[in-house]
Amino acid sequence: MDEGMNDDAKSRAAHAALNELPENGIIGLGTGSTVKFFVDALADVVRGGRNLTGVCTSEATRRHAAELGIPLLEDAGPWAIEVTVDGADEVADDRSLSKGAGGALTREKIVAYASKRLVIICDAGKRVVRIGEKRPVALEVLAFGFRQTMARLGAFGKPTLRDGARTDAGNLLVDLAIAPLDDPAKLDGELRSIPGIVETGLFLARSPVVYVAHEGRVERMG
Ligand code: A5P
Repeated sequence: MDEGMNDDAKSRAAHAALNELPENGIIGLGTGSTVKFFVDALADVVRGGRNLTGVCTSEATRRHAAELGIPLLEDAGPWAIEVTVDGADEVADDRSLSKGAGGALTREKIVAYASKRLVIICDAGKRVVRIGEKRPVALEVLAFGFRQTMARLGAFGKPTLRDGARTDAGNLLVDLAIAPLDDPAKLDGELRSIPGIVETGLFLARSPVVYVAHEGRVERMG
C-alpha cells in the first residue's frame, strides 16, 4: 500500500468510527496517525453543534485537538467516558490488540479501561492472526535500573531500547520482539510482574469494536 492509499484507508476507518459517537458526552481520544484523521472529523462534528468533550491519551493529541477547538478535560480524571477511539499496531482474530508504537500505551490503556466502549480504527495492514506476527510488543519502562530490566526481558524475547524516545511521563520505551503468541495474557502477566515495567502494549480485556479499512470497503469487527 503506498502512502496516499494508506492515508485514504486511515481516513475511511476514522470516519466509520463517527457512527459510534453518542449525541453528547465524553470521548477518549487515542494517539497516532489514524487517530489524527478521527480528531479532524470529530472537530467537524463539534463545530456542527454536538456537545462532545475529549480526554487525551497524549500531549500530541491534546495539541492537535486543542488547535481544532475540541473542548478537553483535564488529565487527572475521573472521567465518565462513553467511548474511546484509538489506533492499534496489531489486531488479532480475537480482537486482542498490540499498541504503543507511538509511545502512548500507558495513557491509552488508562483511558481505554475507563471507557464504556473501545473503538479501534486501522488499515488492513494491522490485521494478524496472532499478536506478535508483525510487531514487537511495546513496553514503557522506568529509566532507573533499565539495563537490569532489559536483562530480565531477554528471557522472553529480544528487547530493544527505542533510542532517545521518552513517553509523556518521561519513561523509556522498549520493543520486545517475540514469536507470535498463543497465550498473550500469560506473557502480559509475566511482563507486568517485572519491577521496572510500567505497562505493556498488550490490550487483551476490552473486546473492542474494530473498523478495518480494506481497499474499497471498511470492515466492522465485533
Ligand atoms: C500509540 O502509542 C499507538 O498505540 C497507536 O495507537 C498505534 O501505534 C497506531 O498508530 P498509527 O495509527 O499511527 O498506526
